[in-house]
Amino acid sequence: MRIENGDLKEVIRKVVNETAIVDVHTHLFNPSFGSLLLWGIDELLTYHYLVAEVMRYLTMPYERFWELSKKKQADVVWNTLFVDRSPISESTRGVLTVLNSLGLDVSSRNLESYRKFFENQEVERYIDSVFKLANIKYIVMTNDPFVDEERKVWLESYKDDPRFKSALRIDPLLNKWLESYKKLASWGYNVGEKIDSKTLSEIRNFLSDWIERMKPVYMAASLPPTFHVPEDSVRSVIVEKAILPVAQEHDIPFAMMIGVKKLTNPALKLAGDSVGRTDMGTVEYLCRNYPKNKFLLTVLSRENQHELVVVARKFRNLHVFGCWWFLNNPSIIEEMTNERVEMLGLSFTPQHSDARVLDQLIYKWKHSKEIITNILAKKYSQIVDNGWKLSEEEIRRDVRILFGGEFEEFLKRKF
Ligand code: RAT
Ligand code: ZN
Repeated sequence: MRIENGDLKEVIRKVVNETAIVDVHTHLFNPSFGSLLLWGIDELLTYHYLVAEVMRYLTMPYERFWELSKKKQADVVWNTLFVDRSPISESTRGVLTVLNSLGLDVSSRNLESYRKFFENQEVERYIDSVFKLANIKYIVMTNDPFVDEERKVWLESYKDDPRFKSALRIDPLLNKWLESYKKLASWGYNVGEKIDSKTLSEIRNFLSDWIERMKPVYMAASLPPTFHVPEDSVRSVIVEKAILPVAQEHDIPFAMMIGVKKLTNPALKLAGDSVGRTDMGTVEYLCRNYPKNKFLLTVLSRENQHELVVVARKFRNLHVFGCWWFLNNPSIIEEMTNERVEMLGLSFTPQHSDARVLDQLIYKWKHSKEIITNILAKKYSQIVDNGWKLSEEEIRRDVRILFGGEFEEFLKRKF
């Protein structure tokens, strides 16, 4: 059945809501990681996106805030951002979307009643209801073997859960070599501070061991705006001589998340990172010189977004994903997604949630689906105006491609 222009938006909305999502980057953990999986109202309120916002209104020393219990911190955030002011920023609106979608009375502004609701949830069942509400097929975790608490689970008690796939995150290897080589040595790898051929071969062994253990969908690192390859630096050599050969051998992509200025304000901890523009020449160099490697890419600076799309047009071994962190705001998602559709068609993954708290899957996806629906409605109606006919099945196919289909195809392709 062909769809008339007038019905388009409603059909797209229905299809977008009915299509199960592959969430390609989150910070969630499967239940075998125990307390590493965050959920509930106090976690939602103390999300670092909200901490950065609340601090703008407070005068107490930063350390005083950090010394408070999680519940007290959540009280401060609630009172400052939801009671004394209206919650219209994206992150505060997100909390309301979560509460509302869970059927709670947002108008009551009764924090204690929200706490009670979450206290009564059983985690396994609650994961299922959140996945159902957001319509998630599976999510990809962020798994860092340098984090002791997490490493212990992998070594001792990890249980596979098909709803949660893994990603091997290796930031410390690339960004803190002077600390991480000591850890590698303490785990039995024969490495030294100097990056010679023996050390590189041991880094490759370390990566292969963890790939075999985690079976990750990809290897990933968040990188500073100054990320440059090639250059005479430990980071650049490790990328070219360890990460890329191992990624190719195991046929997994290297995901680069570029543009983070770590701890611009250290007192804010996780909320203290900032953004900087990067030189996309590095991405071009890597895609051109390693055509058999696959790269996933997201960049943090809005100023880099147009170049990023152009680079993606040039290299089929590059897959662009998501509107990351400071870009995950409606006005910017709209701009970036339009730009990407216009130059890449359907050959990218428009969004990932980056959820750190389980319940955030609900709002992050609800807000983005709204924008993606509007963009598709506009683009489809333009081709319908040209006489093109569309069926619901074709729309369903396209949305599947955007919500994980193209990502999964990219993982399968061999170059
Ligand atoms: O978006 C975030 O929560 C950031 O703190 C980062 O974790 C970022 O997404 C990353 O993966 O490094
Ligand atoms: Zn992230």
